[in-house]
Amino acid sequence: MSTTTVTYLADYRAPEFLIEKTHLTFKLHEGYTDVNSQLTIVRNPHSTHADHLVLHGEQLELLSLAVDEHPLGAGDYQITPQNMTVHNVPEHFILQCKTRIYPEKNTALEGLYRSSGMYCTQCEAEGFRKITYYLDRPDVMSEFETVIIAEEGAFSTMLSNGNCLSDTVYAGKRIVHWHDPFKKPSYLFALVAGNLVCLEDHFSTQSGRQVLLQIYTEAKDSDKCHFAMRSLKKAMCWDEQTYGREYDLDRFMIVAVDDFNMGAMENKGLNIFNTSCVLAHPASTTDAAFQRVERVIGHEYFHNWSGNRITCRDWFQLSLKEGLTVYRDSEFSADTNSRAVKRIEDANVIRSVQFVEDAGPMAHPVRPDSYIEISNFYTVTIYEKGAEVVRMLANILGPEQYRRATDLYFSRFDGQAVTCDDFVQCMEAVSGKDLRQFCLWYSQAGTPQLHISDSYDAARQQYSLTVRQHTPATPGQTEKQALHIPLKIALYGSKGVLALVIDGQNKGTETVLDICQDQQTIIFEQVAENPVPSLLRGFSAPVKIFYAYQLAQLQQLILLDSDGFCRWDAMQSLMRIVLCNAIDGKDNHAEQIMLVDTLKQLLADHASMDVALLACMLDLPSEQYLASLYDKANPTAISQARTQLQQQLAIQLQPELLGCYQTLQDKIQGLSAPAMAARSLRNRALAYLLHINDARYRNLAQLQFAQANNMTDQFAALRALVHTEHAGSTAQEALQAFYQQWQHETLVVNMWFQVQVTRPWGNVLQAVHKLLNHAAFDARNPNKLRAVIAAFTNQNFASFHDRSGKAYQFLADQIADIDQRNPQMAARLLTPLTHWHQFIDEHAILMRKALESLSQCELSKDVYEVVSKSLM
Ligand code: 0A1
Ligand code: ZN
Repeated sequence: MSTTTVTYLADYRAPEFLIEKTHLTFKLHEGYTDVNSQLTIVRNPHSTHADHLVLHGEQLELLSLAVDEHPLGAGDYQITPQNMTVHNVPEHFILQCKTRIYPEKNTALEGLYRSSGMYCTQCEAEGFRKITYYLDRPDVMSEFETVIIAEEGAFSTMLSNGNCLSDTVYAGKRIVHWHDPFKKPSYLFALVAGNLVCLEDHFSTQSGRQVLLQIYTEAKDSDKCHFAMRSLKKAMCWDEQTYGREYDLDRFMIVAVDDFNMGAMENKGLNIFNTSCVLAHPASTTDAAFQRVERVIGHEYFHNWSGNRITCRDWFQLSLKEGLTVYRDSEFSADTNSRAVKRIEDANVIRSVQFVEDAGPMAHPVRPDSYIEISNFYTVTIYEKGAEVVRMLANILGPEQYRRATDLYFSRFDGQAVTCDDFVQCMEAVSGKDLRQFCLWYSQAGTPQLHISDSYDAARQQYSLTVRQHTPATPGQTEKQALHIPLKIALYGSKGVLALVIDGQNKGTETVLDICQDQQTIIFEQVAENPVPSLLRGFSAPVKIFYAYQLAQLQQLILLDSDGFCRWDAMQSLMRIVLCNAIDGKDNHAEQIMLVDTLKQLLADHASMDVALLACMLDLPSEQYLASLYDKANPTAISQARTQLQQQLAIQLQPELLGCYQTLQDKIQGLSAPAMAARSLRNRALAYLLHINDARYRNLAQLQFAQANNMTDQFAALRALVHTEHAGSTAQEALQAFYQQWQHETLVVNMWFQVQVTRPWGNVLQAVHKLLNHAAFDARNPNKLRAVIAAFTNQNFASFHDRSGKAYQFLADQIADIDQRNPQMAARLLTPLTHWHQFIDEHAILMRKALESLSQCELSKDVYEVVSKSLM
């Protein structure tokens, strides 16, 4: 790393020049690609009057350069590793530039690269500058025309954004010409060339236009696109109904690629997907993966309006498109599957991952104010916390006003690059509400903590809740202001939910308290008995709640609360109390009896319950979440407490778990929501039962493994076997059989890697080393890195935090190596080490040592930013 430049939001300036038209010609050759660009450039009338043009460009070989057909010589321009400056340009001109690039050598998977023989691009955030010299910033929107030229017969498929104008053969070359009528920033550009097959369908929009839908894959995957196609049509329909948004081009294309740093990319009219987020088949795909495909298809499609038609002015506004689009995909999933379960999943990510990020060295606001490398800011804070911020706005406005506000947003800013403030202003304009305090959610990092206490006055029949808010300091932000926090609550009495009266006003049985001050007290009137408060219903804000529940109160909420999230949350609290007592070496007998008793009641009564919700309620709080509850966590104590509780629950709930497993047997066929719910509960029951050292349960798992007709059940059985220490050769045989059966399905082989490295017993690091040398492992493929390295370091708490510190050093060594090829991946994989501050010294010191060893290496900007911020 030669120099480190920090980019600041405060330094934002409008571009000096605009690019009206972008004409690109790609000549694809074996070994290199020549890119000819012809840019119609004008000076930005709203900007100052610079007389030289500064373009972005990295790792480009410049072949020639001309302004209005006049070739430029060495003195007319200047090139640095990041830029090209063209001196003394006119007001309005055409810049012609020829560059040579080497997609075959591009291992960073940014710009134009090759993935299993096919050419593809990834330009967000700043990859376009590795294709040609350009104003590679989202507020420069241009009309693109793209010509792709290759040897005749080399590729069956040659795609770019928009509509295909012509597809011809001339002098042994195939020439395909594309035009995208919608102006877009360069990060939405895409090109694909390969030998692919295509699944086609049509969608008729609400105004009656026919859209051609195409999903391109390698021939071997042609049978795995039907679910994605159904999901796409569902998403198109949902966006028309929910947001009034109609698709705008005549063609919508999706291409599946094997090597991809992220999940998928919303390029205009030509989405590029990681195969893991688009391919699905009941035999080889789990229910969870099916749901991921549906969600990601929705997400990328929804970007067509929230991101493409209206984009971000600068990358500090990334959450403008990502927060809104995640909120949209989350609602799409909630509408198509179980709303309660989706809310629980979202809350779980926020709590176990986002809260941890927000408490660590990489903490940043939903709208950050500086960065070294923007790729490091595709985070749970920008995406998931950003979505929670939009959700709070939607709830504050209510459905009708929210819809009017988004309509206004889409019409007011169509075709523009705007800011988070612009979005909030539409919410204000429609509702007349003052959202200035609310806007702190965009600028202030850190997780607000709500400390809640209550008192009951029987004589006055009054119940009061006192809420104190506090946000801990984060790097660079020591002073925090009070936020506007919508706290949705209900009160439960012995006979059920109570009517709420505040200031003489009847509020129904559920209300949102607007918490805006450091401390405030709310008084409920006409309360006939001391109630149990049901707090943060529906996870109404991304905050931490501290309220000292009695065990019996938690049990009441678990059994009776009408809010699915709160039932689950109360169960998590009960489990947390049991676990924390164990971790702290305290007696937890009474709590454990209460937990077992509650779970018994739920399981025995599973027929009358939302089965999917019950399945979630069986999960213990994650190790990451438990660690986040401590100033200095002891990872070994956390893992041990969790494993012990799993064993104890299995023993004490044996008949109920087995009963559940058996009675749900005939409800697990097919892909319907009830069948998926039944599978998820049954497989959790099975996993618990395998904590008992009893051959009967191992046989059960073995039988399920052998007889399953779907991947969810087969894989759950494999996992249960591999993850129990008692299974010995049975697990080994199942692993071998699984590999034999699925060795030709890359995505399934990745699951096979993952199940082994997440095993909660034995010397896993040794197993990891072995798998890194397995013939099916490929260190250049991001999915494989995720399946082995990320799965081990993020999902195997006990082994990653082994006292020797060997796993910490292993990760640092791997990152040093991966960083040479793929900086984005390397920086992402580093996350678990950045959490060193969460742990007791014994671990923190070793984690820092690993980070320090990394800081001695030659690092990319990406990894440098994470390492240096972590060691500050
Ligand atoms: N915008 C995409 C995700 C994405 C982001 C960055 C990438 O490269 C650095 C690639 C994809 C989405 O939200 O789906
Ligand atoms: Zn997105």
